[in-house]
Amino acid sequence: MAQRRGSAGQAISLGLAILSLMLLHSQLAESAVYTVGDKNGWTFNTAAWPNAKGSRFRAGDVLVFKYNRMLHNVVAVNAAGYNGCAAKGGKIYKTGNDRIALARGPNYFICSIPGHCEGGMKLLVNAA
Ligand code: CU1
Repeated sequence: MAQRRGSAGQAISLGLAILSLMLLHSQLAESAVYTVGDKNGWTFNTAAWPNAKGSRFRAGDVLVFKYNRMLHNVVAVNAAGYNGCAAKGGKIYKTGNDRIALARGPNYFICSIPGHCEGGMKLLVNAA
């Protein structure tokens, strides 16, 4: 009796595991994950990186910002924040390994450490 219940429980667990793997796989198939700046990571002179990727970004794709969190951060800002290097009101990320899903249209990011955005540590990614 106990054994029968156990095997039914195992079958259900296995079924759930397979189902969640299938869901995970379909999500991966739909959205791509990009490491900002590739090997260089999120740093100065990252502005040209989106063009090097061929502008294939789609809403829901994930950008991974990798950087030394003692030196930098990532702030998701609007166009004015991007153009003026102003982080106020933006959402700040500072783990050093931040995953941010793209919204449709322009997505703006800057580093808010003084002088960094002005020095080119800013990123504009357009997602279709
Ligand atoms: Cu920075």
